[in-house]
Parts: sequence; C-alpha cells; structure tokens
Amino acid sequence: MSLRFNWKSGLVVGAMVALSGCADNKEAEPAPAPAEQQAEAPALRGCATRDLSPGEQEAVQQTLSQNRSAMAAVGSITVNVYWHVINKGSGIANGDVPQSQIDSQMAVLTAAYANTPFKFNLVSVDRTTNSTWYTSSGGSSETAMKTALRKGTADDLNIYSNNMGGGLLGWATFPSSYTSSPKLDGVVILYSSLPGGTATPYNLGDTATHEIGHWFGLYHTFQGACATSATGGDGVSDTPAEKSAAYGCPAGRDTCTNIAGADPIYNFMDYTDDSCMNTFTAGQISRMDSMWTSYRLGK
Ligand SMILES: [Ca+2]
Ligand SMILES: [Ca+2]
Ligand SMILES: [Zn+2]
Repeated sequence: MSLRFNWKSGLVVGAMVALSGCADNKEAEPAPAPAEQQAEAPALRGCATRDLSPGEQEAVQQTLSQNRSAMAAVGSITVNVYWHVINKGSGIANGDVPQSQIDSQMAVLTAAYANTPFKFNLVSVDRTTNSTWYTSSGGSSETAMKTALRKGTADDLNIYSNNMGGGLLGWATFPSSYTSSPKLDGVVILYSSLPGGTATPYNLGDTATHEIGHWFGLYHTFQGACATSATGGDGVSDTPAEKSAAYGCPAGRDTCTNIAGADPIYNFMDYTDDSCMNTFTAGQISRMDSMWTSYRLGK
C-alpha cells in the first residue's frame, strides 16, 4: 500500500494533529470531497511524496557511503527541465499558466539553489488539455500522464503543473526510484503555487523548490521525528531533528528539546509558508550532490 495516501490526507488530518498530537489517527478523517468541490488553495502545506521504506532508506545510505567523491562546484551542473502544463482549457483559471509565470518559477528555483552545484535550464514547455490528468493526485492517471509526456533520462527534470486537489501542493519521486520506475520520475506541483498564483501563503514558488529537493534525494526535516542518531531521520547532520512538520513561521520552535538546536523552520524541506522557508544547509547540499552522482548523472 502506498504511503502516499497518508500524506494525501495529511491536509485534512493536519488540523486535527494539532489537537490530538497523533498523525496516525485516521478514524475521524472525513470522506474526500469530489475534486470539483475541493478548495483550490490548501489550508496547510501538504506534500504527497511517498516515504521510502526503512529497507529502501538503508539501501540508499549504503549507496551514498560507497560513492563518496568531491563535491561539484557551485553552479557547475546544469539540469535540463521539461515543463508539462496540464489544464482543463485555456486561461489561467483552468490551469493554463502563462509562460511569464513559468519564467518567474524558474527564477525562484535559480535563487533557491544558488548555493548548490545545480542550476536549471528550461528546455521546453508543452501544454495538454486533459480533465483527468488535471486533477490527478497519483495512481493510474499519474502513470498515464507521465508515460505520455515524460522526456529525457535520470538526470532530466520533468515538472508537471496541474490542479491535484485533496489539499495537496505537490509530490515528487526520489532518485533511488528511477531504476524501477523511470517513467514516473519527476515532480508534480499545484499550478496555483507558482509565483503570483492564488494558493496563498504557498504562492511564492517554493513548493517547486521543496519538491525538487525530494527529486534530488532530500527527506523532510521532520522525517523520523526526534530521532537520536547523529544525523536525525533525514540523514543530514546539520538539520536539527524536529518532532513534526512546522506550519506558518513559528520562530524559536523547538519540539525536540533533547536535541541541540531549534527546529529548522526556515528550511525548504519543512512545511512552513513560502515566505518563511529560505535555506538548504551545507549537509543537504552535500547529500543532493552525492545523490546526483549515485543515481542520476549519466543514468
Ligand atoms: Ca537532521
Ligand atoms: Ca531541538
Ligand atoms: Zn515534501
């Protein structure tokens, strides 16, 4: 069973989490509304990126530890980007985002990844009118959409923008998943999360930043909660572990008091508002670089 559906419901459950403190309590979850009844702008950030199993995570750590190499210089790797606009008709209200908004999104990505080896080259934009793909949040419609549209190989970034519904902002696939599911590789984002979109406070373009972070191999900063290993559950030593996702921009939040450091609420891999998140740490950048070499470069 895919964990994706836990994350899909994360938005609905999110409000209850604060009260019950139990992210696994699905008892009171209301039945999902039909897509056309769902509000377009999520109330809280929701990311449906599927967690790797403990075994998969272990295999990834093994691979990374065996492939240590010098880090690539800042800006030395150009990632080709293929953008697929999914709409249900013409006009921005139907998800047919203009080229100007896509260009703004690319500028946000350039700035967010400015301290990393990665820069982005938008190669092409294609537009598809398909009401089923327009509201896809995974499953057979995702497979059909990506099988029809995906371009390039493991080191090419495919971005799909649609109106996934379910209170979601996006999801991504991890580098280690490419070999088994090459056609599914890529990032799907809510079209209204682009800079200037309507998904306030998630409309400055950092949903793409976050999802591409997953595509480069980063986990959420709250992965593993207050894990006591040296790196925490996200495998990165300089992101202090936190007990749960942070929303809004809660300065000074510290949910793992037994672990040094305040929660990494300004990190792109948390769930805070776009205006709050502004950081990839050195450890995350190193992990992305290792992932690139191990799983994507030339594959
Ligand atoms: Ca960490
Ligand atoms: Ca702490
Ligand atoms: Zn995420």
